Order: sequence, then C-alpha cells, then structure tokens
Amino acid sequence: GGFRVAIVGATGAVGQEIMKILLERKFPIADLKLLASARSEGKKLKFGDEELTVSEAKPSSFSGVEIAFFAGGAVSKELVPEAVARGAVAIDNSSTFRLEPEVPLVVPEVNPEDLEKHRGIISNPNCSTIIFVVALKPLHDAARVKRAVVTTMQAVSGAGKEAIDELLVQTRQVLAGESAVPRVFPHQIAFNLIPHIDVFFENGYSREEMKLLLETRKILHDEEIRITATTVRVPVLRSHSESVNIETERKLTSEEARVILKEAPGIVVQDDVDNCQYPMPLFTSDRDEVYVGRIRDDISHEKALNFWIVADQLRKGAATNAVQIAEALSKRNLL
Ligand code: 11C
Repeated sequence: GGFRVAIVGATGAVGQEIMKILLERKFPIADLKLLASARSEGKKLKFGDEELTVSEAKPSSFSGVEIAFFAGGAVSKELVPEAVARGAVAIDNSSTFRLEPEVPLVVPEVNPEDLEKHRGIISNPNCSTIIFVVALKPLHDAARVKRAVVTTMQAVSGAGKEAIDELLVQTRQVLAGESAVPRVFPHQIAFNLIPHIDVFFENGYSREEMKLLLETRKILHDEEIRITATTVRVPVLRSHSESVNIETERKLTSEEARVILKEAPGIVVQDDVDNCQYPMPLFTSDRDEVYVGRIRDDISHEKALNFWIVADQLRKGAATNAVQIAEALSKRNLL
C-alpha cells in the first residue's frame, strides 16, 4: 500500500529535505518519482536503500501521481495545474498560488480545517511565515493579537543550495585574505547582514516583508491584524530567527504566554536566561519544532509582549510542513 508520489525540484535544498522527511516519518509510498529541470535528467539520488533516477519534469510526468510535492520556484506556475489536471493533489512550496482565495494556505498546527475545501492545490506558506504563525496562533487565540512588529534574521538556505555554498566559500575566501565575490546575494554575506530579501515594492517594503503580513492574515483568517516587518539575511546556514513584539487586545503577561506556548503544538519553550537558555539557530538545525524564548513583558507598553523565535527553515519552514500537509490530507481522506 501507499501513495504514488512525485517530488518536483528533487535535487534542490528543499526537495532533498522532503525526501529525508518522507523516510523519517515513514510516509506510505507505493512509488516515488523524482523530477527536476532538464539539467538534472539522469542524475541518481538515494532514497533509503533505493537508488532513483531523476527525470525532467513535464506535464506527462504526472500521470498516475496521487501527491505531487513542488519544492518551489517558477516551475510551479506551469506544472502545478498540469499535475492537478491529471488527478494529483499538489502541495506547492512556491508563492505562486498562496494568495488565491480558493487555494488553502496551511500550517497543520494552525489551520488544518482549511484543507477540507481544497480543489487540488494546497500552498505551503513562506518559511518565515510558517515559523511566525506557529507561535502567534496560540497567543492570538488567548488574547487577540492586534499588531505585531517582526524583525527576521534569515538563513542563507532560504535562497537555495547555491546560497549555502556561497556563504561557505566566501567565509573561506575572507579568512584566506581573498576578496569574496557575491553571486546569489547582492552583497557579500560572509561576516555581514543584508536587510534585503526578494524584491522591493513602491512602499519601501520587500516582498518577503509583505508575505509576512499577507500570508499571516490568510492563515489566521484575520484581515485586521496589523503586521510590520523588516527581513534580514544573515550568515547562518539553515535556521531563521525572528524577534517579535505583539500588542494584544487584553493584557497577556509573560508568565501566561509561557504557559500557553508550552502547551501549544509544535513548539518548544526554551526560556531560562539565568542558565543562558534561549533558542539559537546553531542548535535548531534538523529539528521540526519551533523554538521560543526571551518571552518578556514590553516595558514600553501595557498590553505588549516580546519574544524570540528560531526554527529550521528547510524543515518546519518548508519540507516538514509540506509532509505534514500530506499526512493531514491522508488522515482526513482528502487525497
Ligand atoms: C528566503 N523565505 O528565506 C525565502 C525563501 O516564498 O517560498 C522562500 C521563498 C518563498 O529567502
């Protein structure tokens, strides 16, 4: 038994992580097709004890496929509808369909019921949004968040495999006294911070910053929540960190927030400053949970609270969330 599954973008950072997580979580698979661009055709990849050959992703690749994971990128626009037309359910990690009203945008800990109305496409939110809403939702339910101010510190893995290599190569170049040449990022990322992720809009915000607002509103079904963000690329390999300030309708104390977050799904509270315990991106790699710490009352505002979130962006920010969506679809008989 099991499902006939395809992964589009199997050779990339997110695709590789999806394969790892399907195995780890023992997702029932009858057949797995690895798809990528023509460039990767014929490449061999290990899946457990098997060796699978990558083929070029084409519309016809999806005949007989029940679940198609799309790792992200421009290819989704053309091929997601082709997969759905052939009867597959597409779990899409690109931003293409996220804000379309009939497409559920799902984080299983937050809004799994939105899966019920799917018509073939389910969008996986942006990594920084996923991590944010996992922590925000239980606090929102308890005290209604009116406004959030977020600053993200995002790992290079968010920009793909080449970006991971760029950080490693540049770090060696700088240490060797050579000049570091930027390719993926607009500036040197080694020993630097770049307050620029994706393109800028007329209002001065980047697309990454606007995603935090628009995707969060859709996931929480709350068009009133106000969010302002600054997103920053940092020389960290694979976990995103977020400094968050929230203003709530009723006063939520830091003690209360700590209890709520401890009981919430998918969260580990790591908050013991006397013993230097707080989340750090170096230690959240290869973990599925969202880590929250530095929970404290905002001394500048009666009904506001500060906290700090860290999570592996390739796992909960992308691949784990996508596989959890597949598990939830299967459990609800929606495949
Ligand atoms: C980054 N968040 O860290 C981006 C990558 O909408 O899925 C993912 C972009 C997206 O660069």
